Amino acid sequence: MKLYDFPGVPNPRRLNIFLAEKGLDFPRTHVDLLKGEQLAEDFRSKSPNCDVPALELDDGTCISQTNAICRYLEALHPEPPLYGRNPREIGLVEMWNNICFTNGFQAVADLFRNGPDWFEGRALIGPHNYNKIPELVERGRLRINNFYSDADKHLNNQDYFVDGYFSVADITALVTVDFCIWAGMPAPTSCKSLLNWHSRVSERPSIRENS
Ligand SMILES: N[C@@H](CCC(=O)N[C@@H](CS)C(=O)NCC(=O)O)C(=O)O
Repeated sequence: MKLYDFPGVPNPRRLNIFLAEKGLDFPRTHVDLLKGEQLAEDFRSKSPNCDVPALELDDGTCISQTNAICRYLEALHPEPPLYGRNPREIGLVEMWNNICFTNGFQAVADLFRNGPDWFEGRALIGPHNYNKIPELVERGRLRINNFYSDADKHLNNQDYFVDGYFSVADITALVTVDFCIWAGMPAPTSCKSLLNWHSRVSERPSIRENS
């Protein structure tokens, strides 16, 4: 298998943390996003949404989208389980992973990609070009603050997004919080439970190796 990767950016980081938790590693090819290599014809045939990460299987099949790759690898290498250990946890992990991605990750992506630092015409990832909507920067800020306070409340009496169990939902949330820090929006000191969770989870070897 071969991994199409680009170091230092959030979605490949989600996958790399997952791989480290599973003790998996694959040969890597870097797709240089700064040079626009994700939009080249040869890569587009492997990753139809022109994004990384993507995993090429030995039979040539390509799977892109972080969650899809993680689910494939979880099916192939169930130990340690990161998508839940029983039906209840499987449901809860999927739920919190979705909430963190939709309310947190997509909010900071909106803030970043519609702001002045990103290329004109590339406000959304993918094969089509879309102009920025400057209003989404402010909405992104509001959504991040709400994500922080909701996550803080949720973590008030529990160690992880799914209580007692480190899962992909924690990986998505951790990468989201770090993306927000990078974008200039760290969590406020009033979010004590969220900040405690963040410090604790950041100590995991999988996350230290991929910081
Ligand atoms: N929904 C995709 C998003 C992947 C994604 O956004 N990847 C970014 C790097 S973090 C990318 O490839 N960007 C290409 C671009 O900016 O055109 C996933 O979950 O993997």
